[in-house]
Amino acid sequence: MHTALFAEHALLPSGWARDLLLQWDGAGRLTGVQTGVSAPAGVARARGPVLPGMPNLHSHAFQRALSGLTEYRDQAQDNFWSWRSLMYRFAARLSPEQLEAIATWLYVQMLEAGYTSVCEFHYLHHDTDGRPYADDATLAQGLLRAAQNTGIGMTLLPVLYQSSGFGGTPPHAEQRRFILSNEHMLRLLQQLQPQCLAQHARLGLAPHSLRAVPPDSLREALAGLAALDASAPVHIHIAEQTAEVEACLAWSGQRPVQWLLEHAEVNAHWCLVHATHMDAGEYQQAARSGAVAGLCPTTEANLGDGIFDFPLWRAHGGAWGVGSDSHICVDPAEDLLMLEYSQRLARRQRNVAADANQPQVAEALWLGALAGGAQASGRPIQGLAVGQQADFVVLDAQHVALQDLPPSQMLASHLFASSRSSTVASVWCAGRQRVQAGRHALHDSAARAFTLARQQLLKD
Ligand code: NGQ
Ligand code: ZN
Repeated sequence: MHTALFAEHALLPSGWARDLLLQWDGAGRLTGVQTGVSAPAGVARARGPVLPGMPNLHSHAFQRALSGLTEYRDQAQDNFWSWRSLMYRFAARLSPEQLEAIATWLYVQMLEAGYTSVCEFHYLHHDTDGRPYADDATLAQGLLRAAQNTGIGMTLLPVLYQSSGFGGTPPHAEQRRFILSNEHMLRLLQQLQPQCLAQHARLGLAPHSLRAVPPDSLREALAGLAALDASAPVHIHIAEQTAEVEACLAWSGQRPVQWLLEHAEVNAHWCLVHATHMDAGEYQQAARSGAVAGLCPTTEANLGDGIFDFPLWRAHGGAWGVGSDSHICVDPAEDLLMLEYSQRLARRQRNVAADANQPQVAEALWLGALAGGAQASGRPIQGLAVGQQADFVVLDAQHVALQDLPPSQMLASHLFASSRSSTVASVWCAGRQRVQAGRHALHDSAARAFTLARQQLLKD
């Protein structure tokens, strides 16, 4: 087994460095990041520039099997909510075996594209009729196994879902698989904790949204989580749609982010997923809370959410990362591209994510998303530095899109001018090579199991 790699170029938190020796221990933690060394004999040599592996901060694994299948007109004006109805119909049928097959293929795709860890915002808890499985963790176990078998790092976020709208309105029948009481949730977390520890997964909690969790319940669940693990990640969907903002205003007189900041101790352990619709005060206060903005640019585009004000968030020093969410696209390069392009289109400017300190857009995007993604994951995956996990992506310097370019331009070409994933040569997680020559070892078998599961799901 390898425990070292030599690279001509690697992207460190401080920028590009030359002639590096990366070394790690048996647990997959980096023990050495030396620069300016000559290639030692007997040490493997990277085929191109080395990037820190990207954390994916928001995933609903099961939705991968639905991606591409809702791109037709279903009513006079399709929107987020009509998509959600189709998604609910799909979610209602899923079996534990199907979920595991879908997640396994999804994680293979993530790894092949350069995501080395994933935050699973997991809300399918019960059987198709809404009754608890004999083992409450049945579906969660499938996700943990999929992570274990593919080698991707995981932050598991069981979702609290109790109401269909603000003010504690009762859940709808289509939401029956999601519903857990606080007590039940805390039992589930306690049950999952040892297994997560054993496979170096982090366990957190995801109140689904302010629509789905009434105030008292939110307070109580957060206290229960804190008793279990005071620094556990907390993720919540918030202000993704203007209808949610309006409903929150009607209910409380406050906008969702404003309400949350006033009623919960939002801090650096939090990830505010989407946070698309904030006013100027919310941008400022949410950024200053230390929470990560969980941006999901291709899903937000696909669902017609709106455009996050990225420069304003950055002006307040806000942390941010990217997630593939509904998995309409599974590629960090493509989500970063979408993020930058949405800003260019809205502002009629170029190179929006760059600034005076970091004029290279692709570098600003990759390092920014890495820092926030790692923070939201609650795992030691902050990039190529001693003590962090050896999670990295090697690009193929011989690829036509990259050949003979300096490393900055290789990364820029990977994001902006290639077919993105095609330039990934190999991917390593916790010091183990999981993707070789662009392929995961499970690529073929996982793809077959996925298509079979999808076929079954679409049949009945
Ligand atoms: C979800 N997805 O939980 O899968 C949500 C839709 C909702 C996104 N927000 C459901 N992208 O927000 O009610
Ligand atoms: Zn989501």
